[in-house]
Amino acid sequence: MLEILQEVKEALEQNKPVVALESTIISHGMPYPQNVETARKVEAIIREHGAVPATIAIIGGKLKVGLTADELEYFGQTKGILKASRRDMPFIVANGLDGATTVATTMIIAEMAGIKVFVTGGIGGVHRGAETSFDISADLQELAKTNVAVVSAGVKSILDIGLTLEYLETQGVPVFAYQTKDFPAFYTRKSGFEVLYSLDTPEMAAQTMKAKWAMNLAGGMVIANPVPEAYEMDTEQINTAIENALKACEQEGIKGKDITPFLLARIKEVTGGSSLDTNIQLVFNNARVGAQIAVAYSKLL
Ligand code: PSU
Ligand code: MN
Repeated sequence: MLEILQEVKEALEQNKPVVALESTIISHGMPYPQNVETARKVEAIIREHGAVPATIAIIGGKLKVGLTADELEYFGQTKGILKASRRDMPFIVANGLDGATTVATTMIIAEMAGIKVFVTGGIGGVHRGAETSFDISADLQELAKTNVAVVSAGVKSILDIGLTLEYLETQGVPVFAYQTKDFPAFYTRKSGFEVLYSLDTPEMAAQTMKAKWAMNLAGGMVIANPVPEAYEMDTEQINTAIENALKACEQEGIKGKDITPFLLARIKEVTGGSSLDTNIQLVFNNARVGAQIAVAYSKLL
């Protein structure tokens, strides 16, 4: 059921750097055609930095590691693809369906393939009000048990960033910020929370990954890379948009796995597309850093 694209397979066999990419960001995170254009550009950036990209998705029940250009286009255009987290995988595979992989599922499939570095935009986390809703993304549990380092631009403040960091601490997941101690809030470079440790170079990131897994400390790590200053959003503008989206979510009675995509789409509407520009740029930035980390890690193998 695992289908690894030939180029990716060869790179892995030769211990060359490979970077995994998720597909929920393509089918639920951005509109067509920006989603496919962004996904292609991200793959190109990873190549420019000396690594092989492997976009991960479930197509016709097959766990795809690396998509062809046609598959990527199909995935970006097709409406109604199921958002697939860990609990959704068995049904989707058994029925030969398509599934857009979240951070959790992308980590699972990356690990099956032997990929250690995964680049995305933002990870899921503890939702605001989780003390009554219990809405905590399965991404956090996955980070606690699956051995993949995840490069993101931090956590959106649609989530409770403080509780997300507490949860990760309890689960023993190392959280780093890249070249800073400020934990970033996706659209902005600072969340008001600090991490204990900063990773200042790709080599430091690679050494930390190696040390973790050499000690059999199961699980991944969060490498939070702030959006470049030039593309950062205005804090007040984004906070207003987030408050507005959270209210609409409650009023419209959105539940379960639809909450995150709903909030993302609403924020995009309210900000008139400027959040989408920031979103795209921060993914590009993560692709650069992730590829550099994958290159550094491959030198340690
Ligand atoms: N956060 C973002 N952008 C995203 C997601 C989260 O800023 O695209 C997506 C990722 O695929 C993540 C998923 O794994 O949403 C989390 O969904 P949930 O909160 O339902 O676990
Ligand atoms: Mn949820």
